[in-house]
Amino acid sequence: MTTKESKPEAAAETPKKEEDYKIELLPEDYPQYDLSFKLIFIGDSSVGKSCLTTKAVKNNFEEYYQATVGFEFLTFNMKVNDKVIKLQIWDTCGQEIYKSLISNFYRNSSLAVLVYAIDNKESFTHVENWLNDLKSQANDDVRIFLVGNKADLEEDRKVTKEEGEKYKLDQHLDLFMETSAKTGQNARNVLVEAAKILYNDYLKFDENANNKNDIPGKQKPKGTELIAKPKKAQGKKCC
Ligand SMILES: Nc1nc2c(ncn2[C@@H]2O[C@H](COP(=O)(O)OP(=O)(O)O)[C@@H](O)[C@H]2O)c(=O)[nH]1
Ligand SMILES: [Mg+2]
Repeated sequence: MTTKESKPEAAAETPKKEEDYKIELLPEDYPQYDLSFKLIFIGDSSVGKSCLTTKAVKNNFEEYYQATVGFEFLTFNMKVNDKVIKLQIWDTCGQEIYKSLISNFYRNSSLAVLVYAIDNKESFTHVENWLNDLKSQANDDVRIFLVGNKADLEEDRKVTKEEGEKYKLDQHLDLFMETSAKTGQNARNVLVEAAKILYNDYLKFDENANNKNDIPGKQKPKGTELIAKPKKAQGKKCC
């Protein structure tokens, strides 16, 4: 993949309100993009990471989903205002033996989605371990979302919405949401919100760079690439 460190064109203004965002979902094989970000989904086994990412990207749900071995890779394209954004989504498995493998992905991710299941208290308790792992290995500026999946299982609920909200506030995470891969509730919103926050980070970086004549030592947000528009869509396989 070629990256081009070109100067940004006329800087777009950072959106301040919901109405300032114009979102357009694009097909998976959309042939070009301006910005590309890596997202990682982490959390205990069976909380629904694979189902959630699949529902969000492909809009299908399978009751008997196969356990992920190592990790899987999906892409999701959308336009946020003037930029075509490609999200590269790494769906990891929660098994202990793969933890060292997962940690490689932490380093390159712009945003991590910590997933627990609302009917599984232990998976919520373990969020702390996942967060510690992430913080010790990811970039300082990694964005972090907390997601309580299986929101359709209201009758089996073991974690209240308030507990999720509180955890997000206490840990200064960027977003909390309950989702259901089964009904689709908020599944796609996780990706849309991710694209919006990363787009904003990108604009802020540009503003700083424009205003301050490239701050010495200031790095472009990790995982952000200003891509020379490729003629063809990138391959879906991981490298
Ligand atoms: N009811 C319900 N079941 C779900 C949901 N998401 C996943 N599941 C089920 O939970 C199990 C584990 O899902 P999976 O995506 O493989 O979990 P992962 O190990 O975190 O990737 C599967 O049997 C799914 O059908 C959901 O939102 N609601
Ligand atoms: Mg999985």
